[in-house]
Amino acid sequence: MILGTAGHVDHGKTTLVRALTGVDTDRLPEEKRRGITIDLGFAPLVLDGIGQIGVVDVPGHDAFVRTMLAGATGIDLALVVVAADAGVMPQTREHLAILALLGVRIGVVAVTKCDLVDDDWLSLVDEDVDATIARSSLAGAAIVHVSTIAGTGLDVLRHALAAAAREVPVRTSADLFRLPVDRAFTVRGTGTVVTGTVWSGALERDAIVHLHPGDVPARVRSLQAHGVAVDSVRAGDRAAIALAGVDVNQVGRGTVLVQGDGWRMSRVIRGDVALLGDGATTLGPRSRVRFHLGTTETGARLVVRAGSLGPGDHATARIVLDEPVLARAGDHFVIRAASPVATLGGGVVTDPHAPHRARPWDSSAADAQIALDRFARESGAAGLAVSDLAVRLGVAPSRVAELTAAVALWKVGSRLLHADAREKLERIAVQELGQFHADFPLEPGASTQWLRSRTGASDEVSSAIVAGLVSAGVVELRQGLVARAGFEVSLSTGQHALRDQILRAIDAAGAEPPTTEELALALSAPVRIVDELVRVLAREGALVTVERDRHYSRQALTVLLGRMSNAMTVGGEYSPSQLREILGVSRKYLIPLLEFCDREGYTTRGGLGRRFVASKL
Ligand SMILES: Nc1nc2c(ncn2[C@@H]2O[C@H](COP(=O)(O)OP(=O)(O)OP(=O)(O)O)[C@@H](O)[C@H]2O)c(=O)[nH]1
Ligand SMILES: [Mg+2]
Repeated sequence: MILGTAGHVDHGKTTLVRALTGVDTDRLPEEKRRGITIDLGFAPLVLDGIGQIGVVDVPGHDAFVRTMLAGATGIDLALVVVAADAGVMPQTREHLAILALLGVRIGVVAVTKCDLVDDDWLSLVDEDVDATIARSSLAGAAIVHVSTIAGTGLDVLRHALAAAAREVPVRTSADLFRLPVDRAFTVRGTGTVVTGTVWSGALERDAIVHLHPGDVPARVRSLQAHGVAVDSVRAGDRAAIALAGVDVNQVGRGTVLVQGDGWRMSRVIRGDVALLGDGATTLGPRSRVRFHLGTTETGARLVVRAGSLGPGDHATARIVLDEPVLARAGDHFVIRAASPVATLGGGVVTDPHAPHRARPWDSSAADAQIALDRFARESGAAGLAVSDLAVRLGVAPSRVAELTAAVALWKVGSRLLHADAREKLERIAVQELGQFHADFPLEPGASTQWLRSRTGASDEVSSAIVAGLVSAGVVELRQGLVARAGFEVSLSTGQHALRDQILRAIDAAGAEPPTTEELALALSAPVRIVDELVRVLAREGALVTVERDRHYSRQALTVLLGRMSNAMTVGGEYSPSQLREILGVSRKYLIPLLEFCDREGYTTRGGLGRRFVASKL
């Protein structure tokens, strides 16, 4: 469990953390010199009945709100600090707004430096703090008076923190592992070490993690949780991870460590956004903002349906990022203005892998079932990869099957298609086949590849569509060709006559038959029709295709094969010129004919010539 501090600069956050934990988290020389916190500080805190939790101490200075954001992300409870001599100040409000945007609902308020004010002043500050907290996401939080100088209120504060910690829901570790890195450094003898709060899942020593950006694999050499060496870390732990095979320059704040399928950087995401109610800014169409998610920060453009977004407005948005981010559905993000710097609002990711041209959703897709239905519809014939869904829906992998069943998706191999997409593909397939039969009435059916190209579906999906239509009795598969059920090739009287003429002409030509084009010329018929009828005859078995565009009559071929079997002795090898003698055909016909015989297994090729395979006849 992680506790994060929050509050205006100089209000006593770091001093209070030191009083509670004994650790001075301001470790940088510059922090010492200026007396302010610049970077995140970390300390372990032991609470009665809870055990050890991690504390992230954040800076309060307005120049370091982005650092505060990186520290506050992933915390379970907040310790909001307000100095009694100053009261509620701008970053008190901004930090409270950020906690709300990050979904932090549990916390304790410490009114510090109580030794500096009298009771009258303190009661005025109390009223202000009460009112401010009541309007925040921490409404109802305990408010405790403390003084680190006088040492008062610390026990009460510890009790209040323990009570708040008991409210924090237990996080499951049965989920995909993710840790946004907040620090990276080198430890002599250990190598590259990264630290961060485990957002989800668990990680064991020697496991392979992937670092984003870059999808760089690395082995977990050793692990610490809250400063103690351990074999595994889990959701809610402060972890230090030593990585083998990674240079410290490859990692830093903003790097994310993950395990499991479906993690993908994306430049376009969709989310539900809201602007803070007390801000004065209205965001116009395609406004530029700073986008903060986890410890990552980048520029972004926000596109909402209504065009612009005013204070207090909620909307569904498409967010186009300057740099791709690694997000998961359900992630909270914060948006800030670049200049003047200010927190504007934030929201929740509803599609971490939005298609390039994705429009904002019509309405919220924060519900995983609604989101799945929309993802599947949008993916059309391509469908969704099952392995992407735990990330894209923001649910544990164990819940994916239950959700896909609830949305009634059609499973094809490793992909899921929406029922509408299936219906559409079936409709296209049947329509296209109908058109095929109309265009080629003498063809018994279309090839499956042809049908696939018409539907635009993958091989896997196209085959499944055909199989579905076959079992529904709508189409038939014949010798690898697809046809509408009941379709038969039928020849008109004219076609019948032409067919017979073709057969006679080829038969008459014997060992040296004409090509399709020569036939068409001789019979004064269109090449296409002659070609189709030749293929009808080939399917019927009356003609045999010896080479493309040249067909022999079955009879002529039988005669030729008979000549070979009569003249060729078993085991003897015959050269092409000997075979020309035997067959009595000119060279132009001989080679294609011999190649046909090789293909069909009537002959085999040896070193000196061809042998006759008697068993084939
Ligand atoms: N009198 C008095 N001074 C305090 C108390 N707590 C903190 N201070 C002083 O207030 C100053 C600021 O304290 P910090 O703890 O550094 O404040 P901070 O909130 O961490 O400041 P940033 O991290 O820079 O935002 C220091 O000089 C502290 O000694 C207190 O209870 N009483
Ligand atoms: Mg500090």
